[in-house]
Amino acid sequence: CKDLPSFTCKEIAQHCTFEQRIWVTYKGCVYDITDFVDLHPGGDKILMAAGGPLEPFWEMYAVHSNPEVLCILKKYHIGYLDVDEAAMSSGVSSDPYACDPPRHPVLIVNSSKPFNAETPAEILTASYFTPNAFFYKRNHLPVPDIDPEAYRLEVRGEGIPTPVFLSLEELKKKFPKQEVVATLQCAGNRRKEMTHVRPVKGLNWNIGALGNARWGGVWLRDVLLYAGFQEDDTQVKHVQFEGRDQDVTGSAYGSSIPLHKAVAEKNDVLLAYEMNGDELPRDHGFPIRVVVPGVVGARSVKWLHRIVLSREESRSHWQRNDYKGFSPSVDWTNVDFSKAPAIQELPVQSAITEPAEGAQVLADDGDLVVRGYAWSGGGREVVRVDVSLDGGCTWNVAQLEPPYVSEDDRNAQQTEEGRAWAWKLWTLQAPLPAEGGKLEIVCKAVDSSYNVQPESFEPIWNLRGVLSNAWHHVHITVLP
Ligand code: HEM
Ligand code: MTE
Ligand code: MO
Repeated sequence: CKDLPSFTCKEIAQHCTFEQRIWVTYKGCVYDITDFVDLHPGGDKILMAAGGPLEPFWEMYAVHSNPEVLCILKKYHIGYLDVDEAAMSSGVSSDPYACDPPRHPVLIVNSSKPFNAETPAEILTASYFTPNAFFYKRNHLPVPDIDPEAYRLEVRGEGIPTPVFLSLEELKKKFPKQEVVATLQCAGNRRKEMTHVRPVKGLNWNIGALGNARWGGVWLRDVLLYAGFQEDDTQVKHVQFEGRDQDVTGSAYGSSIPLHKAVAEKNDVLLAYEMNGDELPRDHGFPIRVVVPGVVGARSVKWLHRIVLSREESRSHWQRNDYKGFSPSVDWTNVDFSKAPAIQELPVQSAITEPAEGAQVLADDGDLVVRGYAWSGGGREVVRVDVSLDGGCTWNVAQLEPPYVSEDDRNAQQTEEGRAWAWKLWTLQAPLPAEGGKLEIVCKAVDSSYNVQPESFEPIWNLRGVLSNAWHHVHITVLP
C-alpha cells in the first residue's frame, strides 16, 4: 500500500467527527477508524484520539500493547503522515508561530498563538504521570527552534569569576544525571472559577493547568558550583533565568528564584533535559528547562539560555509586573506591582476530575466514584482530602492513592519531609442515594502545615486571577 496518499496534521485534525469521519495516526500512518468506533471494547473513549495520534493514549492504556490491536488497526490504513510539513510551512510563512510543534487535538486550547492549552479533566487523573502530549502547555511567545548542537547555556553574574558556557553534551557528561518527580502548576490554574465573582485579566484556565512528571537532568546547584559560585558568598541574593523565546522587542521570557531556593540540596532544583523518560519536548523547553519543585510554574523557565546570579530579582515583566497576588480591593486603576512579592511557593490546591460537572448517573449503577488531585507548594505534603456530597454540610475522608511507580520512579521521588513535590491522586467511593436527586460534590485538601483551601473565591479574588484555590464544586444528577 505504498501508493496511499500523505496527509498533513492539519488535514488529519479535521477528521474528528462522524460527518468528517474519524481519523487517527500511529507511527507515521493514518487510519480511518470510523467503522471501528462502535466495535471498540473500550467504548467511546476511543473518540478522544480523533484527529490525532494514538500513541499517548496507548501509553496510558497498556491493554493496547498486544499484536491483536495492531492487526485490527491495519484494516483501516488509508495513508501516511506528511513528515516534512512543518519544515515546508515555515519556509513560506512569516507567521512567528509557523515553527511551533504539532500538538495533540485532545488538549483544550485557551489560546493558539501563543499556544496555551490544558489537559481535559477526565484524562488528568487517569495516570499518576501526565503523558507529555497531554501535559498542559503555557507559552507566552512562539516556541524557539533550537539546534541542540549549537546550544550553549551561559552562567554568569555576581560571584561567577568568568562567564561559563556549557553545551548540551557537556551538561550531560560533566554532571551526574538526577531525577525528580514534580508537579508543575500554573499560577492561573482554576482562574475560570474566580471570574464568576468578577472578571479578571488572564487566560480562562479550568482545573487542568497542572501536570505531574518525572524530570531528568542535572542539579542547578552542581552547575552553579562548577561555574565558580562559592557557597559562602553573601552578595548574591537571586538566581535569574532567561529563556530563548523573545518578543518583538527582543526581550526574553525570564524570572528568578531566591538564591537559597536554588542552591540548597534539599530543594531539588533541576536543569531538565528529559520529561517522563523522553527527550524534553519542544513545547516544554527543549533542550533545557529549569524545574523548580514546589514553586509556581512561571519560575520553571523553558528553553533556558542564560543563568545570571544577582543581588536583585529578574527585571523581566513576568517577575516584576505579573504573577503577584493582591487584595480584592485592588483594581487596574490603583494596582502597584512593586508593592507585592513575586509568587514563589503556591498554596494548597485540589480539584475533582470525575464525575464531570453536570453528569447524570443512574442510582442503581453502583457506587459513586469521585476522583481528583491534590497538591501543595513548598514541598508540603498533602495529608488529607475531604470530600462532601452535600455541598459542604457533611464530609468524608478520601482515599489517597499510593502512586504506582517503578523502581526508577521511586528513586526519583524525594521522600523526606518537606520534599513532597508531586501531587496525590485521590478517590472517594460512596453509595448513591436510591431515591436519586441532585448532589453537590465538594473537595478541599489539607497539607502538612495544616494549611487548608479557602471556602470561596470572593475573599481571595484578585485582578489577575492567580492563586485560585477555593473549594472545588461539581454538581451531578442521580436518576432513580
Ligand atoms: C480496550 C483496540 C483506541 C481505550 C481495547 C481492546 C482493544 C482495543 C482490542 C481490548 C483489549 C483487551 O482487553 O485485550 C483499540 C484500537 C484503537 C483503540 C484498535 C484505535 C484504533 C483507544 C483509545 C482509547 C482506548 C484512543 C482511550 C482514549 C481503551 C480502554 C480499554 C480498551 C480504556 C479497556 C476497556 C476495558 O476496561 O476492558 N481497545 N483501541 N482505546 N481501549 Fe482501545
Ligand atoms: N519559560 C519560557 N521561556 N517561556 C514561557 O512562556 N511559561 C512559564 C514557565 N516557563 C514560560 C516559561 C509558565 S507561566 C508556566 S506555568 C510553565 O512554564 C509552563 O510549563 P509547561 O508549558 O511545560 O507546562
Ligand atoms: Mo503559568
